[in-house]
Amino acid sequence: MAGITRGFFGRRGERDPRLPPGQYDARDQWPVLHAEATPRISTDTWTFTVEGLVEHEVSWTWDEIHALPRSRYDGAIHCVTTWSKFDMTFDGISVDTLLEAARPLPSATHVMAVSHTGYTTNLPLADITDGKAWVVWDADGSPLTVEHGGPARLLVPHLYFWKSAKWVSGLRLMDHDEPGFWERNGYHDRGDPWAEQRYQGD
Ligand SMILES: Nc1nc2c(c(=O)[nH]1)N[C@H]1C(S)=C(S)[C@@H](COP(=O)(O)O)O[C@H]1N2
Ligand SMILES: [Mo]
Repeated sequence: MAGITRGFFGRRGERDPRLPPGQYDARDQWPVLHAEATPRISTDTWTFTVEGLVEHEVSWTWDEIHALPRSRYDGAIHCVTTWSKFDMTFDGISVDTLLEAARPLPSATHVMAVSHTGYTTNLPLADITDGKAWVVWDADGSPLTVEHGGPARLLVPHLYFWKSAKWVSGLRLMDHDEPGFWERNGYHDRGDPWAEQRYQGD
């Protein structure tokens, strides 16, 4: 009885309210997870493109994207394999800034995030607008390492981390939802960690 009580309510069982259900705090660990071989992408040839259902298809080079106003995310990330990390700092640019330039058409409802490697992940447009998503190149004050998606990755921290495409190359605006890489392999189309949307059907 005492053991059960301690597990749920005891000093050591106090659950961090920032931790979504089924997640644990990875503390100083930052696991590396990806399906494909780690690519080497030079910032000399790197581009980021917003295309599909937009008024203007726009591409930025590394220098061009760095000339846009910066934006920072301070907070947590949550991987579907159950680790979460708190107090991360990412620097880059808000996806809002990129979409302002491309101007999504009214028919655009979803996006496919695409990586230089061919990795894809789908998102409702509403999940990457209004300050909820970034293209980032610094993590905790240092350039993103290639293992963590450098030179730049997408960051959508309110959804499971598989939505944060590493080595991101662009966004394709669509008028329908369509599964990306992990979504075709059984992961949920949206991936809200607070609703534990881990797998298709959750
Ligand atoms: N290009 C690419 N991006 C990806 C993945 C991948 O397989 N390929 N995996 C996703 C998953 S499942 C997670 S948890 C995070 C892992 O990011 P990290 O290695 O920086 O922790 O990247 C996401 N972005
Ligand atoms: Mo993940």
